[in-house]
Amino acid sequence: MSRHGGKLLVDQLIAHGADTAFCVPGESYIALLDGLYEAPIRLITCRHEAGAANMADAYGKLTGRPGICIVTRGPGATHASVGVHTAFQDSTPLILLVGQVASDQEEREAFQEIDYRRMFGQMAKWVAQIDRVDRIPELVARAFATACSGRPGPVVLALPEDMLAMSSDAGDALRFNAAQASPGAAQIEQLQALLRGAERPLAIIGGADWTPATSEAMREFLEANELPAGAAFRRQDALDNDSPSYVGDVGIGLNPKLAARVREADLLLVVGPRLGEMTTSGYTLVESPTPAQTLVHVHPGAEELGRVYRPELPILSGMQQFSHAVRDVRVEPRWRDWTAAARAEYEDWQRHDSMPGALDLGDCIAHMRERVPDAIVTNGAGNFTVWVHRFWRWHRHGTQLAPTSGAMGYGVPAAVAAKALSPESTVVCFAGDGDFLMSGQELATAVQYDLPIIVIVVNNGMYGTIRMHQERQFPGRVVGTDLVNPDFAAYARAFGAHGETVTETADFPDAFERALAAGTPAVLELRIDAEAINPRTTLSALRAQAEQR
Ligand SMILES: Cc1ncc(C[n+]2csc(CCOP(=O)(O)OP(=O)(O)O)c2C)c(N)n1
Ligand SMILES: [Mg+2]
Repeated sequence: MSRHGGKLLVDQLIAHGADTAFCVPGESYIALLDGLYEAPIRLITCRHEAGAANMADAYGKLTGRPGICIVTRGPGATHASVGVHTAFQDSTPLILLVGQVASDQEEREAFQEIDYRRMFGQMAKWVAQIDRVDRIPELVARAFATACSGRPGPVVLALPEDMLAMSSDAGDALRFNAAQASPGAAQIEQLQALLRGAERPLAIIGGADWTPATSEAMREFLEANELPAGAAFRRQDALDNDSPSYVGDVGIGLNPKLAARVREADLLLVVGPRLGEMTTSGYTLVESPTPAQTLVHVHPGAEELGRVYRPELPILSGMQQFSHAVRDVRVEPRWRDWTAAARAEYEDWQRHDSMPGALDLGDCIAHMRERVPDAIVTNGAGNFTVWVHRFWRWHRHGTQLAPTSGAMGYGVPAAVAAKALSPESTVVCFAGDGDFLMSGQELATAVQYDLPIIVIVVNNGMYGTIRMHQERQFPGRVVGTDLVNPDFAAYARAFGAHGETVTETADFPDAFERALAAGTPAVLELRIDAEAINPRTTLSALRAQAEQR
């Protein structure tokens, strides 16, 4: 059977289980586009390659299989790079297929030519260019295996346009098998011994490679041993937040009492996360290179173990393999009071003092958390996320889509991808006024594909996070952080979405009901007082504190 390169490539995607792809079309991959004609792959055409790449990241996070993003050369690739960076930092399996100039034009700086190996060198797990059409099956198989094995991550494949147009009678590859390590029996015994000697153990769970079943197995282990567990930065769906073991998120704006417990713990059982800057409060909760706590670090990538912290017990393992190995481990807990106190502190942390202004974001989130407890929640970056991290409760893995890379603009595309994959779920995106307009155009994609997501735009008229840092470091010297915004509700309506502005807490529940019932994508703009810079303090209090220093 002879196929052109574009068709051969699409058939490999199908062979490896891809069912969805996110793209912005380009003339550099016209044969690949043709390969998608009548293929059993749902193609979602986006308005910006950053949107397409972020959607592919969200797909990878939700399914554990590589999200497929297809973009054109040069500007398409540079636009998409933010999603590749997020997939790298977030350990998400993703495959970026990017057009390349014809091979007889290479190295002339031909139209939109880039050497992708150099461009994506630090951002991707692997970058390759497929120069021979016959090798498409081999290299696509390797892309899937690489994206999913060990620590998952993004892979970039460059596709010269003449190669895609050539014919080949190469056969299809078999569906890939990803490799993942398992803990050894001796390591599980050593873990048990360390637990037996512990008085103040604390687990921190997160990272990639979780599934609902894996998270349930982990929960059994934690609850049976009455172990307290915090979630790593933006991995709050790794454990049901109603579990008596769950004690809150170890991210930014974390509960100071939880931070103290991380420091005071005698045994830290870190399952999944890298223990990066955000999960360690800038490497202060755990000391590098030798932690004060006895560290057990479980991670699927060998290169992470011992990278920043010397673990007493490094365990190279996938999350499924580890959680099943410990599921039936039982140790008599000597830390009952420690766990109960940490849990009580978490419950207490979810209450809050009222904030300045007529609209209280904490109250609105508390309402949504009761009304749609199983919603998939997405966000980008900004201070508004601190309320979400603190006041939402996640119950099942796959319900939080949030960039640990801190990339603004992630929330709307992630919501679009989540709704496409899981149409029966309520999908709520939280965005700031700055954050929202970095990807608001993907509302058009949501409307086009009939994906009724709900976007909550938290409008404080500024790039709040940066303003907060400004007031702390250069009080009163406001520069570059004010924003003049459009009428977000009118903006939403222009796309064919439902749009409303909410200025008072009391009006929120009804507005939210109308958004749920709209049957179209919906945007609720929540006007909050600029003073309400985060759930703990005000802008003027920050300034006053800084001026006193
Ligand atoms: C792509 C990108 N650009 C810039 C930043 C730096 N940054 C972090 S938060 C933030 C402000 C976000 O503003 P907004 O969305 O309005 O949320 P707020 O902090 O006001 O709640 C900026 C500019 C970033 N994280 N990502
Ligand atoms: Mg803002």
